[in-house]
Amino acid sequence: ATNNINKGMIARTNYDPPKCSVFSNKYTYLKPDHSCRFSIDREAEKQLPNIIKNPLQIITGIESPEKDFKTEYEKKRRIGIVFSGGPAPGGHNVIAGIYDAAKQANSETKVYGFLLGPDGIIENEIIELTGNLVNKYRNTGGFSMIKTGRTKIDTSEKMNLSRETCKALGLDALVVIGGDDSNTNAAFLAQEMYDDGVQVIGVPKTIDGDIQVKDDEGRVLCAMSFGFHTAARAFANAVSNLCTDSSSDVKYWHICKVMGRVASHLALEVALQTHANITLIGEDLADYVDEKRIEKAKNDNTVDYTAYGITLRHLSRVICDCIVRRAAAGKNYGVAVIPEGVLEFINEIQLFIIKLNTIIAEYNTTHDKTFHMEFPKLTDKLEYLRKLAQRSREDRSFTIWNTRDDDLFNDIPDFFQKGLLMERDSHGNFPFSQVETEKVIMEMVKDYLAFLREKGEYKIGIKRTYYNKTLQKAELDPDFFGPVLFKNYTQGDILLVKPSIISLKTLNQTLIKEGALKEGEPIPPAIEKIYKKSVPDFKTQTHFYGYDGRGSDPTKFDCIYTYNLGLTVFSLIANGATGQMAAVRNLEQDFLQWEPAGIPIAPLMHLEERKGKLSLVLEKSIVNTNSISFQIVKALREKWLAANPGEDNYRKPGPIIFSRENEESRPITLTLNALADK
Ligand code: FBP
Repeated sequence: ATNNINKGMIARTNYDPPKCSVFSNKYTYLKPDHSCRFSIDREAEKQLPNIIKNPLQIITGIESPEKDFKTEYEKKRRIGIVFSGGPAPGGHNVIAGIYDAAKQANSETKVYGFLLGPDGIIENEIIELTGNLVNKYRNTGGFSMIKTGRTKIDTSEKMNLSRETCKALGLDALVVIGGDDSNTNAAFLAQEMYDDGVQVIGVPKTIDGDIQVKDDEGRVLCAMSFGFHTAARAFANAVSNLCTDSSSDVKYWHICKVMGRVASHLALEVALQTHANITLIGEDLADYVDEKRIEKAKNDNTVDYTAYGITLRHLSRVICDCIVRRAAAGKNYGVAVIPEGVLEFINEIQLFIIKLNTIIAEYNTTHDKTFHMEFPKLTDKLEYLRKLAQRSREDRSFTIWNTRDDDLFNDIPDFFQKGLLMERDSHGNFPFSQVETEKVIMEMVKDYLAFLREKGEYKIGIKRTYYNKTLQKAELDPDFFGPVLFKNYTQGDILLVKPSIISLKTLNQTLIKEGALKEGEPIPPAIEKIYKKSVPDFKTQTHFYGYDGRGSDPTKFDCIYTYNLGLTVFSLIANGATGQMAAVRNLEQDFLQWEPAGIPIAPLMHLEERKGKLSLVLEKSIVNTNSISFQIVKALREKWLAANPGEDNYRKPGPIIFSRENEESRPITLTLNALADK
């Protein structure tokens, strides 16, 4: 077994990803595409004046350029690379691509890695990347070569220190491999170091898949950040195994929380790959409109704001409905996928998050202290909130936390209160991965199911059973399958039990009342068995698919994509670009159609609420509910729920296998596939 693992790893590290055709040229130059336009935010124009006018640059090959071009292209450089944010499979290959291209242009060029993320830049912690080191990590997962971190370079002090580091190292270029927040950092660094001549290039990384770029006309410039393909495949494989498990022992609902801090792209892809019975898509829930309440409000001549957007309670009812319907078809098991960031799309919770962000940020600035250090215990935090509620009672103009908020907040379980008050990261993001979202939702589901069971509405459907006169021998009707049917009782030799019978005791009393049993006579074992089968026992197993997928070894798609991103980065550097993000266009098409490019970062930025203030950040791309991929999931939802006695419709995507061609090595995800059909 050890040998096999070694062989597999050797095949991986020795793998030479193919290069996009443009890189078969010794030199590349940048061809601006001015037809590609973006609506520019005024604040971005103001804060990033030197890079806001950057165009989209198409990487183009050139075999024999002019002498000056050659000299510039081949000059000896010093390039620094930093990983920023959570790991994503393929990061090492971005480094390998940059390293190979840089060394090919000039073997004396030096490539450095900043250690532990942006802190490495601030504190000037580096290592020189050598051929041996890079080779060791080719095509492997994680960011272990130089590690990563989440620090944001957001103060003038941190910015100055970063600038000092770049100067001290004599860097020509800094490469930031990160998500939306890290590319935001890259844009500000590019602006800040513009006059120093330090070029800053970003690379779109994140398993969340929420860096997707289109121009104003909807042309796709970056279909997907790297790492998404691998994480989605890893999660899909694990979830698909649970589909097999649950339909085998038919006793559990597997509840799978799937990463994606805000956007539900990963959950959507898992749904497409596995056909799990229930998949929630946050963006879809946010679009929910309660028509009945709107109608009622109209009749009452008022506006009901709460009719827009789903509530937690309503969401739990939707899930219950699915569970009850499957149970009625005899299936008291299944698989549900819940996106990590679902709470972001539940209005009532989102409101809490925004309010608490503001309160925490305000406390930090007005008291010059850190809210979380000041109030380490939940009880202290709650006490502080209570004081704010009191203040709103005395001062009507103080509205940030009123008594209603306080009451609602006190109504939610402790662990959820603690979750909502958790410390934000340095970018001001809410730590969704640390909140037990699935627990919050499933607690409500369990409560409501218990209520439905009492009402006799949550019953397991079984096949109609005929009994002989002694009620000992049963025979199944192969054609009928339904909620424990049972209308009036003994008709000839057919036993029918009413749904309202919810305990063996009432069953016994009914049988006596109907004359099937004599007083004191016990329920015959055959009847007892079938009755017990029909009383649901709702059992769940919860799972979190996140960190494991982030640490997966990359799929071939991600190996090839990231290596070419690395080559693209060097091409941008060699051509003097700054404030651009490396990208590969046409990812949804055949590899031969892939087109490396540089996307201007500044025009993609907009104002967003962070730490209670509006900040200029790269816009996250969330699931578009009009997209083909979502529409497919929506159209097939009922089929995948399989609330009928027939077979489930699970799909088995299989594991990530690197050493041979397989289903997984298809260079597209199903989400991208749908994009290609557009
Ligand atoms: P990035 O945006 O930095 O790529 O990170 C994404 C992510 O994996 C989210 O899906 C998740 O919510 C978060 O990181 C977890 O962060 P942490 O490592 O701080 O727990």
